Amino acid sequence: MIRLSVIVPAFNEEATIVELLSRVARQRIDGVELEVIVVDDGSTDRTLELLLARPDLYARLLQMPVNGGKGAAVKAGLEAATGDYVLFQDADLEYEPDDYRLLLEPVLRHDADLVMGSRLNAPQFTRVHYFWHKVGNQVLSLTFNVFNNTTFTDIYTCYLLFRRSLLDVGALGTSGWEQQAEILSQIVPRAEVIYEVPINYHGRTYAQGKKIRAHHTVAVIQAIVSGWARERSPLAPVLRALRTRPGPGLAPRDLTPAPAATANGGAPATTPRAASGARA
Ligand SMILES: Nc1nc2c(ncn2[C@@H]2O[C@H](COP(=O)(O)OP(=O)(O)OP(=O)(O)O)[C@@H](O)[C@H]2O)c(=O)[nH]1
Ligand SMILES: [Mg+2]
Repeated sequence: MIRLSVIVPAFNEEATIVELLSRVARQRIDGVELEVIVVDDGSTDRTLELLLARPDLYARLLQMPVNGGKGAAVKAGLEAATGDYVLFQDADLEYEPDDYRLLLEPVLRHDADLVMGSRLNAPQFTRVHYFWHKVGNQVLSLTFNVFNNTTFTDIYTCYLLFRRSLLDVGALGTSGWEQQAEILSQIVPRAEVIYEVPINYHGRTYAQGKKIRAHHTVAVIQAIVSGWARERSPLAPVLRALRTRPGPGLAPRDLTPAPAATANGGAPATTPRAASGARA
């Protein structure tokens, strides 16, 4: 049995969070058990309230004390994860949890270390979307491929599934959009078997809440170059030795209801547990 930790960072996602988690909960895949970890990133809408009312939809609920960016929320989730594998799941409805089956196939069949869900490689359904967004994605994938000698078509997909032991979470120094490039720069050189599978994508518009902007690509390219320098360049051992590990950031609060409350379908515990081992 493979344990898969599904990390869901959520910032002001009241419109979609319950529907998204319900779709995750419907997934049944032979040989795989899911551990759903939701990290509320200091939402100011009803996201947290809705989550507290549905403890049946997750194994862990963490809350960042202040909004720290997707990367900070993901890092807190990674610190709490106990699965053999990890998968990131955005809290909107742009990606389909029904695709977990596809993403897991290379793991179950070929013992893959890393599986990327590509929005640009022959998906069944893709919503026609922003031209410059696609160009930006292609520039980022090309840059990553040049530095890592890989053939990825979509490095900025949300669906990134990897063997948890390949990532040194404590070494992650970024907390914004560029964190995904830092994570991949660490994992790809250590992964022996890497696959990409087409996934469905229903991109939302800016009017519907999309937040990523063109200027974010600058930090991502910086993260790709510094990831290459630290992991693959001739100076990599020196750079790694000189690098100071980032200190613990703000610790998330663990709002996971006590098991008895969950079993009864009752209200979640009012006193938050200390987040065990979790640092952001
Ligand atoms: N934008 C943003 N998202 C956050 C933050 N913290 C957590 N998230 C979550 O990170 C995920 C990705 O954010 P989105 O706004 O969906 O990103 P997007 O603009 O749709 O871009 P992609 O989905 O990556 O193409 C969502 O689940 C957010 O709720 C934050 O501070 N800012
Ligand atoms: Mg999104």
